[in-house]
Amino acid sequence: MVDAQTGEDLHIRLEETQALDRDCTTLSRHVLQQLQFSPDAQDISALMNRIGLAGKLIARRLTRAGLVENALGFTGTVNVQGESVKKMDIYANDVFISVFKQSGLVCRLASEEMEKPYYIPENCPIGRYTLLYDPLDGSSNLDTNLNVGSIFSVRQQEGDDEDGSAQDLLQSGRKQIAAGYILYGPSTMLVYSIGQGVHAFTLDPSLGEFILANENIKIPEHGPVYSLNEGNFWQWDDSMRDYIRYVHRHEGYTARYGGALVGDFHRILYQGGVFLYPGTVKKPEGKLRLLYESAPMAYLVEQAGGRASTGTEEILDVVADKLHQRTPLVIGSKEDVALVESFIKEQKRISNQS
Ligand code: FDP
Repeated sequence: MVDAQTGEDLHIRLEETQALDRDCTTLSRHVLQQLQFSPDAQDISALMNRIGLAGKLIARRLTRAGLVENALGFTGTVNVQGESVKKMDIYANDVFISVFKQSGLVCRLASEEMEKPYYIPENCPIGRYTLLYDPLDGSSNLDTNLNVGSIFSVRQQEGDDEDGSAQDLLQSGRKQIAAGYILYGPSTMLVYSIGQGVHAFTLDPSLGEFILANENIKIPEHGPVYSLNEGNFWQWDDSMRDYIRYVHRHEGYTARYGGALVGDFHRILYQGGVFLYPGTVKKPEGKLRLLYESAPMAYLVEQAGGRASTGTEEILDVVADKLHQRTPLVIGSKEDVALVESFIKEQKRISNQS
């Protein structure tokens, strides 16, 4: 259709207007739109903005890490979980702390890199939130320039935690009020939920802004991908081995494992399927941390219409008994999570009989 006065193609003009509208939805504007009538709207929007800022700073450092002296490699220390710490882990951990200093928003930050939560005294009388985070998830991918991520979860600050033991955090994942991750891949993406669906933003480096890319993402009910470290095959119990034999023998399944939870989960969120990090004979609780990894991802997947389970219980119902607790994780499309659970159930039935 042509504009009678200007001779301009109206179709093109309409498409350009729509493109402009889409380009203008920044992260903070999106949060404000979602929480329109809530008294917390400004605070949550500012909080998400600071998380976005942390993501931009970490993404910037990662982009040049191979060129910067001393950016990559190990620090020579081990963290509270006994794992070797990388320099980028420490950098990313400190970035989250520094973006929340003097914000008046977050009173306390708890991360898998710190034995105890970090208090920001100047924020505490007014800061109503605690941020839990995994600053650099999948950091074994760093030295080969593969994708890594940051995972975050927000909880209401409950009580003043005078002895610093963070007992108030030992509650179920249903206490989370927001969660998400930042994926440092070919582009940097921030995916979040504040309990009203799951939304993805892509960092436009020329604008320095996270721009809305996909709204209300819904995970397929079933997908072809199964994602787990099959190198642990002989460390698992029979139920996991039976599940793997099942997918090997049936058509329509394909394996994908990138070694970083954020990237592997991101693929499954969009394409469906299941990510697993089961317990092993020696470590029945598996590798992933409940408060910093499994619970935030579970919050997202439920918001997207999927499920997250330990194999026998919903992840969001698990009450942590310590800050750095680990859990087995089975997460993804509803049908695929249920299939894995059916093998675990069957194994239990057999063991109860014998
Ligand atoms: P990483 O140790 O490299 O930080 O929990 C951390 C994590 O990576 C996850 O991101 C990843 O899914 C998993 O561990 C990989 O573990 P494996 O090397 O045992 O497969």
